[in-house]
Amino acid sequence: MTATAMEPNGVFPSVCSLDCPDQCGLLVHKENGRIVRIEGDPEHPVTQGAICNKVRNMTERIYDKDRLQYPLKRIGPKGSGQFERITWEEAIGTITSRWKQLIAAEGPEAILPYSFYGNMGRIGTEGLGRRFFNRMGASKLIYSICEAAGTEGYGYTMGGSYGTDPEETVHAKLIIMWGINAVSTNMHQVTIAEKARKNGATVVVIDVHRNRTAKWADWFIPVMPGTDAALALGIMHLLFAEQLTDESFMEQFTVGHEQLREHVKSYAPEVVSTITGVPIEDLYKLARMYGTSEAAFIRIGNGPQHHDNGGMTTRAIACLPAVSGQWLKRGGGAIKGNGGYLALNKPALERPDLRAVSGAREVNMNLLGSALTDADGPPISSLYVYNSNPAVVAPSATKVREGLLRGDLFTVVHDLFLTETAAYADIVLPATSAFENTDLYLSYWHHYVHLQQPVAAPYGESKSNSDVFRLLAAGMGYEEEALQDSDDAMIVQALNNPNNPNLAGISLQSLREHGALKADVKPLFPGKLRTPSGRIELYSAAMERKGYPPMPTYIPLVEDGPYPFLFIPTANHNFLNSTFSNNDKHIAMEKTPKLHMNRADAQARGIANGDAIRVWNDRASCELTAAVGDDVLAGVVVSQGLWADEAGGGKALVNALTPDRVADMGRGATFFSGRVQVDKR
Ligand SMILES: Nc1nc2c(c(=O)[nH]1)N[C@H]1C(S)=C(S)[C@@H](COP(=O)(O)OP(=O)(O)OC[C@H]3O[C@@H](n4cnc5c(=O)[nH]c(N)nc54)[C@H](O)[C@@H]3O)O[C@H]1N2
Ligand SMILES: Nc1nc2c(c(=O)[nH]1)N[C@H]1C(S)=C(S)[C@@H](COP(=O)(O)OP(=O)(O)OC[C@H]3O[C@@H](n4cnc5c(=O)[nH]c(N)nc54)[C@H](O)[C@@H]3O)O[C@H]1N2
Ligand code: SF4
Ligand SMILES: [Mo]
Repeated sequence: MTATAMEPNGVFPSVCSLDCPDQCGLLVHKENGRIVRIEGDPEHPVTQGAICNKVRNMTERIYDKDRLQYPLKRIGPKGSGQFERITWEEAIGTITSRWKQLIAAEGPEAILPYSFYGNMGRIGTEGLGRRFFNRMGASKLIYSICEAAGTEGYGYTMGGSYGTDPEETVHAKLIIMWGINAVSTNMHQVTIAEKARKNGATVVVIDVHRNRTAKWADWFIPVMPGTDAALALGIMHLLFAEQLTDESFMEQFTVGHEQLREHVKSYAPEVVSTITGVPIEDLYKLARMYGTSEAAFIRIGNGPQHHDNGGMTTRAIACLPAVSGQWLKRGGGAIKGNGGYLALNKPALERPDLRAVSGAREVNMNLLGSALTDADGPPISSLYVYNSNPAVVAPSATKVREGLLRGDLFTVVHDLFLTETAAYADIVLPATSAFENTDLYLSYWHHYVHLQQPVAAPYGESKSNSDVFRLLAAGMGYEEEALQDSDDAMIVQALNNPNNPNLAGISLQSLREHGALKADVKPLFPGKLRTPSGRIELYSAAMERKGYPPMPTYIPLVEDGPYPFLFIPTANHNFLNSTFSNNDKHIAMEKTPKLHMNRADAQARGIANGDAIRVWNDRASCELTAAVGDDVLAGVVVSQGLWADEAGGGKALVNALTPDRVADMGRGATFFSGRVQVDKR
């Protein structure tokens, strides 16, 4: 523990650990050894002292009455939540002896780690945990639940997760929020857009829901879910038809613009309007706005990505700035994600070389339910969950829970709370909060790297992810030094990436001095991209080789059953995925789990605003409250938030309804491509 953590009183600089693009600078206030207030750090260059309501109320969560303090073992039936306190020694002993038996009997692939970014600290997520399970030879998790489809799709066009510096977007004159509820999920992009607006910028939102972001925009364009590729291609059609393209940009920096010019002829306004539900005159208006803008910026969110066609759709949207030469205009271009600029030395951090045998079984995290319940193939006999709550966040949740209920599955969950997933565990381990650890944080939106140094002592007997893996490694008898590396040592190893010159000026030492440092990111253009051709690939031979259409193409959603509504279960304002869904203050701010539906659809079913309704398909049924109006198109219903089992009436497990089909690319999730029926209860 550093000196600061021991200091009982004072104000300590910190960084938000949550899976949110903004990665805000924080100031943590302590009195008598307890965190009493969390506010924004006004010195942070991007976030400038403003933070969201969720984190302003986070002290409530840190000292919540239900926060775990001790290891637990299960004493009741799985899922019943009956546990008793045990020591760390017993916990580690039970886990490692069970794993040794399993490895001897079934081999190490019988054990599956399941984790995501509940805490974005890169050492706690990608350090010792990955090393430990590599050394063990465990099954490999594919980290595909968030933005995998779009990342692959954007990559075919742009060569990786590289976009505009968000600080530059204050100079944009047209800002398109495309399938991102930024007011709730990327608030500083909104703050920057507000400044741009004062300088004359127009804000357009393309979404399936008139949400907070749509209400804030100058122009909201509602689209039918899963049709954005057609919309993007329709705009390109008009840009070419009306000579609003930038021929010299395309000549210099792209491949395939001649083929694209021909290809988009089939996306005429009449065709695109029918597919997307966007009126023909609005297609013209949007294309002209985009093609004549002094600098147009597109922020691409999860909306287009969490669909069957999410990869291709994101690729198609990513072609727009190339066609009209926006990348050379200050503030123009696009951001899908900017993680590529801050790439760490992944092999040094994760140590795949510790795996004795390559080619272990891969398990797509979106298919956890099937992986746990499938009779085919060797079973998964043990699951180790950390930084994630799959019983609530993973698709087809009923199947996930059926798997977690298996009497022969040995489950360990490491978390701050007895989550829905932990309720099914055999052993539960208490986790420290991010404020109690050292870790390295990299935004996937802005270009800053942050060091978190502990500002509080561990709560109760809780331990960090790294500390638990050090204990597990010792308990398993693994003697590799890399499994006992300190957090500081791993930060040094991770930052030392010879393939990423952007990080050259950033070291553990300089982060200790400055807290946050901006990576040395050069503008993308003029320059060479990491695509095979080094240019923006409007035509992608790499895609063709993999069996995709080489040109951006609209591919309709997969048929999902005979139900009348497309169901879009998105994030909400006051939770972060399922985090905060169990904290009274955040539940009170969010009130009840609602389903937004169109007035005509509601009337046809005798449903009025505020009615209790049942939302169902052949996967499951949920109970929500109707929010009737004009916020969604007919045939679309939208819910917000991943509600805890106990919150909001207890029947709002929306992921019970979502498909566990895999998207076209990245083995991504298809949360938004399911269909449902809705009845009055
Ligand atoms: N408050 C809050 N902030 C968060 C999170 C949270 O849960 N709560 N989660 C964090 C995480 S992990 C992530 S990945 C990001 C995600 O942040 P966002 O990218 O904003 O993702 P979502 O809120 O899931 O959905 C984005 C929008 O897409 C719309 N949409 C759905 N389908 C379509 C479609 O086919 N076309 C179009 N154009 N729009 C569509 C939805 O209505 C929604 O408004 O936010 C992060 N920040
Ligand atoms: N229907 C629907 N489902 C979705 C989405 C959606 O939009 N709609 N969004 C998807 C997306 S984009 C994402 S990213 C996933 C996110 O899914 P998850 O990554 O599972 O996110 P959370 O629900 O926030 O759960 C994180 C858990 O990690 C725990 N945690 C926090 N810090 C630590 C720590 O330091 N150590 C340990 N061991 N645990 C810690 C928290 O207490 C919490 O229980 O959900 C996906 N699920
Ligand atoms: S959740 Fe996002 S907006 Fe809120 S404090 Fe954290 S990084 Fe900032
Ligand atoms: Mo995410």
